[in-house]
Amino acid sequence: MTPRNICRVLSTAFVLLVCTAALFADDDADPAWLRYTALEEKTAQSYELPPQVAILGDSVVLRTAQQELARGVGQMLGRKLQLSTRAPTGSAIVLGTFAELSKLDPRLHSSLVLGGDGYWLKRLRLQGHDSLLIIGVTDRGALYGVFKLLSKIGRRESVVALDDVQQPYAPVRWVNQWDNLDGHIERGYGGASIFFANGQVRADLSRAAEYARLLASIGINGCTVNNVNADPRTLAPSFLPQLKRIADVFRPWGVQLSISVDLSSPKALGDLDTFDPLDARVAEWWRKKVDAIYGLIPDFGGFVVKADSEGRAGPSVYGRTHADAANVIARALKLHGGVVFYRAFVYNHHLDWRDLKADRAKAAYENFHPLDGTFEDNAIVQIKYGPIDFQVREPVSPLFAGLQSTNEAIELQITQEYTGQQLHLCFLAPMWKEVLDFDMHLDVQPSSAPTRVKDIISGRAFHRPVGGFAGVANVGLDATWLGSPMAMANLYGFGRLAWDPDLSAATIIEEWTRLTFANDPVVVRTIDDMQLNSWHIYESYTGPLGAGTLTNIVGNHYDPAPQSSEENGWGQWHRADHDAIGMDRTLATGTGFIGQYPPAVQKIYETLSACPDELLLFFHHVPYTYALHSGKTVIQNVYDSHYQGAAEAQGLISQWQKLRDHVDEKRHKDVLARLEYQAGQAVVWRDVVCRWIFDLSGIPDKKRPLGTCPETADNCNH
Ligand code: GCW
Repeated sequence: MTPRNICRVLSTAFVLLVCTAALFADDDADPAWLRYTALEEKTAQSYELPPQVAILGDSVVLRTAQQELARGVGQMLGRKLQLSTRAPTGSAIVLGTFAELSKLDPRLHSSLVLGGDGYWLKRLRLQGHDSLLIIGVTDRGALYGVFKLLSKIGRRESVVALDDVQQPYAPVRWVNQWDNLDGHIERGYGGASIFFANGQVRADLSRAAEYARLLASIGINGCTVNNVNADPRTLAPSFLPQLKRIADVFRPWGVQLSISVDLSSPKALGDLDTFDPLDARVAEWWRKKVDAIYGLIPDFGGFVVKADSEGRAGPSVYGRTHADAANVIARALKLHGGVVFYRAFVYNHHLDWRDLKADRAKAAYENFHPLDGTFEDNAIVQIKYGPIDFQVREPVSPLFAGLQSTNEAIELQITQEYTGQQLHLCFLAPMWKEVLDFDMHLDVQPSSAPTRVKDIISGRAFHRPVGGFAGVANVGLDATWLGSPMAMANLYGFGRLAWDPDLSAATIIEEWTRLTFANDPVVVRTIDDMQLNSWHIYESYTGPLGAGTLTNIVGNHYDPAPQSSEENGWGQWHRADHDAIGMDRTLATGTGFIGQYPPAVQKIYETLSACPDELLLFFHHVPYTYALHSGKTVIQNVYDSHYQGAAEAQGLISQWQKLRDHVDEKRHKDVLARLEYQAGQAVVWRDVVCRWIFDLSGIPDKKRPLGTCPETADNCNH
């Protein structure tokens, strides 16, 4: 295909995309995985459920749970459940906490489920009647149990001999939204904010309520609604009652409201002439502010703080540490049971690229490891999964192992900032699984036990009181929430992994596909396969061998622009020159970054012989002719993987086309248009990267003539 043809195909595909997106935009919010599609009559009849649902207790969360159950059963099975608020006298679905259920039957005590927001789904005879019990450790747990039961029905699982004990892996399972008060979302690809418009909280919060429902259905218990690049006005006295309105629509779903705050707020809001965290007046300011918030929102979750990062104010102004900054806020929150997430994404973005020892990857560990053990026990250090910034492939951040006496949360990115911005299919759960399962090889008891990232962040490995998961979601007003129906698998996957990181990506996507599309085996097989392969496909035609995504890092983080990473202060270098490519981060000759890992992990990365191919260029500077473990040279691997990735992106179209008669027309068209666009973009990526590396190295592709699209992507894409 000539460059002109590619451009034509791309623009046609993009117009189609915009048109179908517009189709969606006119509609109400897409129900995502909560479709509750009616079962075929015969299957519906085979579900034997008690005719009534009784709640024991009167909390808003329990009432929500009861209504949700009635709604789901009504839609899927065509049955109207009777609702009751009294202890049942006949056969019933009984919803409540262990505290209440144990009064009816002493066998039902909470030690059956250990804690958190866990629950037990159990079919048994209660006081002589066939009963289906949904028992939570908390009311929220009971709500989660309802969603699980509905998910089982939606996926056609039997509920006859129900006995399912579930417990969250970690207490913290939050999403972050990067919404600005003007309604624009930083790195948001699903439209404007569902929370804010024109500097105010939106009058209509129906989408926010619907979002809380989606979050609750996957076990997410907190949502930070504004950008980490926080506007100090968020804490203005006149704004707090507006935030209360968001908390009010979250509450029925057990989702705690939290906000990002600017560390300089005590000064920026005009009250004080300082924001020095060690100044008593500053401590008092935070205490009063927090008291005022809890006066309005008693179940407020806490704050997220980005400080001394990318131009944000921070404790360095006063020569104070990040622990000083986190603690002054943590102490104010502690009285009310709130937490502060303090982000470890702190680095100098004016690094000297000529300095071969300079390394942005080292920043988080250098800033936070020395402070281990000095944070309050309701402060949580929030750490991006890799040491750079949400690239398509990075090693795990060494800081996870570097904080053993501090609470941690892992920050994952649901919004696909560097992974195709929802225009490319890229299901991230397989990548997150690799990160969460990575063994840091630390000394714990028993000594044979692995110290996987998930064990550390959940607080299990080092017996921390709190810890867990934060996912940057950035849903918007677009009917599809994230801007694409397929991208919602990432939100679903995040929630499911935060609840149970032992789940496989295959299990998660199968659940999602059945609930979002259909139980039809052809649909399940095809969509699961497409989603599970999508991360590798995207990686193949973008950033190879751990070199970073190779996207435009000083612009939109979307187009191919490999050279944009070089010769600037941002430190996302891959140091490609005439002879070699990759960052030397070894202890022996490089930046020494590898030394931040525990010794057993250092051994994996320090030597070329042990370093896995997929991270080679993250850790080593090697000649283009260096032979990988696979036997291929680095350069031939770049050529081959880019051609293969672009071909596989094309293959996604044929897979999807086979579903024409199996998926509703609207979604079929929408996804098809995206896949066609993606396939065109993959060719652009392939040709830009292959041309770039050929120009640098002068080494031709052994298998094929140089790509036919020598133009820059700017000419070709949206
Ligand atoms: O990756 C960068 C993003 C910024 C973001 C920052 C962060 C909210 O490009 O948009 O700012 O990370 O995580 O703080």
